Formats: sequence, C-alpha cells, structure tokens
Amino acid sequence: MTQLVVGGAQMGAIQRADSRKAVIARMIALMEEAASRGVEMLVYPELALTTFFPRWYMEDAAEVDAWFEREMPGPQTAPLFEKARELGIAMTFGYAELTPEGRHFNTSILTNRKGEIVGKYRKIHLPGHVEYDTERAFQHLEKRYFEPGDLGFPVWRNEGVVMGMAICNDRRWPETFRCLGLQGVELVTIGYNTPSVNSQMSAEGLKERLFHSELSLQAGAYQNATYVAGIAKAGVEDGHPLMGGSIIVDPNGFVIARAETEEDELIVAPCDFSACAFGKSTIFDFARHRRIEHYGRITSQ
Ligand code: ING
Repeated sequence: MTQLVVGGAQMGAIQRADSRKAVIARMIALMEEAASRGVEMLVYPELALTTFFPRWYMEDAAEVDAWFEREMPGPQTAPLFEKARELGIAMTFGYAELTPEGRHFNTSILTNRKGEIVGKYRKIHLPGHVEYDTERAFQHLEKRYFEPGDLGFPVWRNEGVVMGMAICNDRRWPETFRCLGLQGVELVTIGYNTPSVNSQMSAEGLKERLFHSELSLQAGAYQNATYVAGIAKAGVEDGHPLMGGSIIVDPNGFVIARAETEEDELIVAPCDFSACAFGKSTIFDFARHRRIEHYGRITSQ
C-alpha cells in the first residue's frame, strides 16, 4: 500500500519581462514550503518557466526559440533539481522543449525524489491556431510554436506509484485519461495555462472556464479510478488573465484540495493509492467490462 503526500504548486503570473532566474526562485520557494508541509511529490504548471508566450504572434525564429529550453536540467534549472534532491521531493513541471534536431514541443518532465528525470511527456492536444487570427480578442498560437507530442501517453512507476502526465488542453479529451487508465495509472499530473476568457469572444467567462476544467479533471479521475492533480499558472500576464482553480481529485472524483487565489499557492493532499484499487477492480475493471469490438470509431476517425 503506497501513500504519498502530493502538493500542487500553483503559480501566479509570469510577465514577459520576468527572468527565468526570478521564476526558478519562486518555484524553489514553493518547494521549500512544500517540504515544510510534508509534500513528497510536487506538481507545477504547464510552461512553468516562462510567461504563456503562445499568446504573442512572432515571426522571428530566434525570438521564438528564446522561450525554449535546449537542455533539461540546464544551467538555469539546475538549482531547482538540486533543491528537489536536497529536500527529497519528486516533481513534475512543464516547459517549452527545443530538441537537438530543432523540434519544438510543449513538454513536461517527471522526477523521482533524488531529482533524477524518470519520464517525459510532450503535449498531444494542441489548441489554438497557426496564423494570426484577427477575429480573436487575443491569440492562442500553440499550433504555430509546437508540434503535437510524439511520445504517446506513457506511465511510469515512480516512488511506488503508477504516474502519468498530461498538459492543459489534454484534460478536455477523455482519450487522454483512458489511454493512461488502461495502463493502471494511479496519479495523473496536469499543469495548465488557461485564459480566464474565451479569445473567440463567446460569452464564456471565468465561471464557465473554471467549471469545464474541474468537470474534466473530476471525470478523468472517476472514470479511470485515479488521483488527478490539475495545477494552474494563474493571474494576469501582461494584461491577459489566466484562471486559477488548481485542484487535487481523488479516485472517486471528489476534490480533496483546492487553491483559493490566482497567486503562487501551495495545495496539499495526502494520497493513499490503495484507494484506486476498488474502482479498478469493480466498476472500472476494464478487462471485464469494456467491449472494444464496438469502439473502433474512436481510433478510426
Ligand atoms: N489552454 C487552454 C486549455 O485547454 C483552451 C486552451 C481553453 C481551449 C478553453 C479551449 C477552451 O485549458 C491551453 N494551454 O491548452
């Protein structure tokens, strides 16, 4: 029976002019608070090192690539890994990855409590658009700056727990959770940067955004008998509001920890992963109950 104290390190706004050094210092401060509260596994947001730069239309490749990391850990992120090793805290965080081959991904990594990277995920469901969209109140250019992930939806047994990662928009797609659920996932970590308003000027505002995020995370947890940690980068970045709403959800779909602010805020939930077993062996015993002969449409169109 494995238990881990899981923490969510919601981060407030990162302005375009903020240095990675200043951001890493905030992440380390959240990790030190996490250690003081007994956290053993800490979840940071999507693109945790920089502002949500896909809101900006850029044409110059060097300007775009300045938002990306060429190595992980690198000189600027090494202090975070050293602190994690010192405190014995496993972590996930998201960042923009530029590979040696010149490929661009919206990526997250998973470490063990020794600060060693044990897993990598590259965001598969990229929302938004490629070209400047004059119809939008603001841009959402993830399809311009990132390729769809090429690593699938893997899981890893880390610190005794079967863990999987997803990123932001992935949480809105049930396929994400089911691909992880079919591998016995017990903790899904999902960092997100979600605008508080809809760039396509629908009436959809913060209330709807928060509801849809929580609905997606709770459904994913319940329907796959897994814990889920959905952790925001929130606050107003250069005038553009991102929603908070970070939560940790148990395998029955209940919210067991919730952020109250749109700032740097730590949420903490002791998780007993034996709680996943009941759902996986009864109502969501996939081997006994699923009828895959009827599901072809999901992968064929
Ligand atoms: N952000 C948003 C998200 O999926 C979005 C984009 C918001 C799409 C609301 C649809 C509706 O939470 C990222 N980064 O995916």
